Amino acid sequence: MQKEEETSMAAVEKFAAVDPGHTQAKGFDTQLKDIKKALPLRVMTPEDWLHWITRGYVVIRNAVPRENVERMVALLWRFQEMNPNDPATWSRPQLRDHKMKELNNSGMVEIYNHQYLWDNRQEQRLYDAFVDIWDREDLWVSIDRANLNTPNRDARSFNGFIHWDVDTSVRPLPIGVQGVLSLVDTDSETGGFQCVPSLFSGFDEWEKTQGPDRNPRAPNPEGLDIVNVPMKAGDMLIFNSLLAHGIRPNRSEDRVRMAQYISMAPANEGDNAERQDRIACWRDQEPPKRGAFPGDPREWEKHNAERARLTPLGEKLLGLKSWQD
Ligand SMILES: O=C(O)CCC(=O)C(=O)O
Repeated sequence: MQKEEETSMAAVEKFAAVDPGHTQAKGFDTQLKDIKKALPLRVMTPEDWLHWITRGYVVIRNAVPRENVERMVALLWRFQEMNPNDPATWSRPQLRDHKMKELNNSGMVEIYNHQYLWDNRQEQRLYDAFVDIWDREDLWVSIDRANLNTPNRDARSFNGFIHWDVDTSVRPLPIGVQGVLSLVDTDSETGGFQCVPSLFSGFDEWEKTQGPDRNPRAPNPEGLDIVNVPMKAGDMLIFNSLLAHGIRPNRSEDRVRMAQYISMAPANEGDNAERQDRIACWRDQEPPKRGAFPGDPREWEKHNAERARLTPLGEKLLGLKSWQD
């Protein structure tokens, strides 16, 4: 392994305890790969389903309309104060460091509540994909950020990482998903999502080969079969939180990787405090108050955008309206 990679992996180990801020299911006790479907699949094919339960991830093609993608791309350039036609503007330092050290220089964009992000969250096809995953309709959407990763060299040096979003030492194992909506075409050069499907399917056997001090948030990447998943703009990749994954660095000359993170989990309507926190994020255009989200010191959204308008589906996905109504 190269020295730079070692450093990056050590960063994962040291800061693994930071809450990654991804939505976990509460009061849900069936592992997602073991769900016996009661609802018919809405957007996934039976092959997609098989891939999902055996490999730990699935790609939903054209999850949102083309125009949604195009306006998100333009928004992220503007938000980051970078000119898409002038790579000389692409090396701006991140405005705040990440507590999850492995994310430094990975291109995280601290935007959470703009209308265009909400438009994707409340897109029917994308929601239907999560209904397929959870086999239920009453879901809440994560209020999460975006990614604009310019080539990782010089001031933007970044060597990638592999981690889990959950602590894999606890039993029963945590249940959750995360999703990445790709806003550009990606390949092995531009980097983007990478994962270790063999470790998802063979986790129990693999764990037996590990010592008692293994890092429950990040496997030792040496010898692992790391898969880079190429995507097209508008494709949505959903992955099980038990899938070891991360970001592959952008080694292209002059292309960028762009994405929006969107996940859904069963609505936790019994927890009024959580519901109010979610509503406040949307209403006040704030990031969620979690360790993994440093937020934007400029408060760009408050100064440049209106509160996002929600559709009836969006109101339920936020928690503003109940799924019981
Ligand atoms: O950007 C990606 O593809 C993956 C991001 C990641 O590692 C995460 O959401 O935990």
